[in-house]
Amino acid sequence: MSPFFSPKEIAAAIGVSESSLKRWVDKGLIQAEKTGGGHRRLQLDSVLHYVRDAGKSIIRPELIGLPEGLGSTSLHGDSGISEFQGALASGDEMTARRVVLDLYLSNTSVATICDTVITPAFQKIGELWQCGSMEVFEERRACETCSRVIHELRRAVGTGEIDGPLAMGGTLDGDPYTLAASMSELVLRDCGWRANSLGNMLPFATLCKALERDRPRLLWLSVASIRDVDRFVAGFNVLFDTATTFGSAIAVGGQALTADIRRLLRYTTYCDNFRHLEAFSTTLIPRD
Ligand code: B12
Repeated sequence: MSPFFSPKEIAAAIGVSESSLKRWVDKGLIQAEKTGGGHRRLQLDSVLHYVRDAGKSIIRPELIGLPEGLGSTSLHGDSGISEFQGALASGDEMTARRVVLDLYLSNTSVATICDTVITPAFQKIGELWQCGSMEVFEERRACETCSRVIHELRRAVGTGEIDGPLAMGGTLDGDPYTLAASMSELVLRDCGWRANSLGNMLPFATLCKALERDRPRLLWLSVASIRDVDRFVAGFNVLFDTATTFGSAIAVGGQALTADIRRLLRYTTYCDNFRHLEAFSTTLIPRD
């Protein structure tokens, strides 16, 4: 959950007077709650949405727990991407968090950040590991660092629309790859969904129960590793039948879903990347 701050703390971080900030709150530009004693409390995600939409800067990010140097990432060309890759490779968490948050605050969608910055960084890490230029511990540390970056983005994006359509998802039994599934949750929240990750290594049977109990509009699955193709295909197609019964669409993606395996599966949509999910999920949201 995104943390709360007082108007004084947020005003100091943005570099405006407390009275200006309270005025923005009173005009409804930033959402705030009131405590029992009548004091305003501002949730970080709504402040960041305002900063993002209004093109404001955060001059003292450390005051509200954001990475130092926010606003200093070069957003021209590929320099942000290489800065992020370097930060992941060396375990420099502060820089990795700062680059991604700067992109988000400059109005880049979460899907675009995941596809054009985070995924290529891991492709590079995979190549470096394969040719022996990166130690296993460095690759694992990159995954840990990335999980914290995703956590940072989650605080910025917030929990999604309270009345948005429900989505759930994760990875299947025997699949240890966690990052793409966590990113899917964030992408959907950024698109207005009430998306909740169910975590990783989920047996098909428990997913069928979740569909029956919560009836989400969308189930996302990331498939990066399959132990036994026949069992996978059988379990997956039962899951699809269950989803159809309860009116849930299934969006899948992941490196293990080769064209040959996809031919054997039933699902609603296959996504090569997160921008496909962004586009597909938008078509499912009811129009006013
Ligand atoms: C990190 C990593 C791991 C970590 C994962 C940890 C974690 N917490 O997730 C661990 C340590 C588990 C691991 C293990 C192994 N790994 Co590994 N791993 C990687 C690495 C570096 C990054 C994978 C990743 O998460 N990328 C980030 C995600 C976001 O990218 P992505 O999966 O490509 O997703 C894109 C699309 O597929 C799509 N997508 C994916 N899922 C979904 C879901 C939805 C809903 C949507 C919409 C889209 C979508 O969106 C993304 C596009 O932007 C890759 C390198 C690479 N090129 O990918 C190697 C890589 C996949 N691993 C590899 C290997 C060989 C292994 C091991 C066999 C190593 C070993 N000897 O033990 C084991 C196998 C484990 C297993 N049981 O399968 C090879 C696979 C080669 C092959 N094709 O067979 C790779 C390619 C490295 C390499 N260059 O050789 N690995």
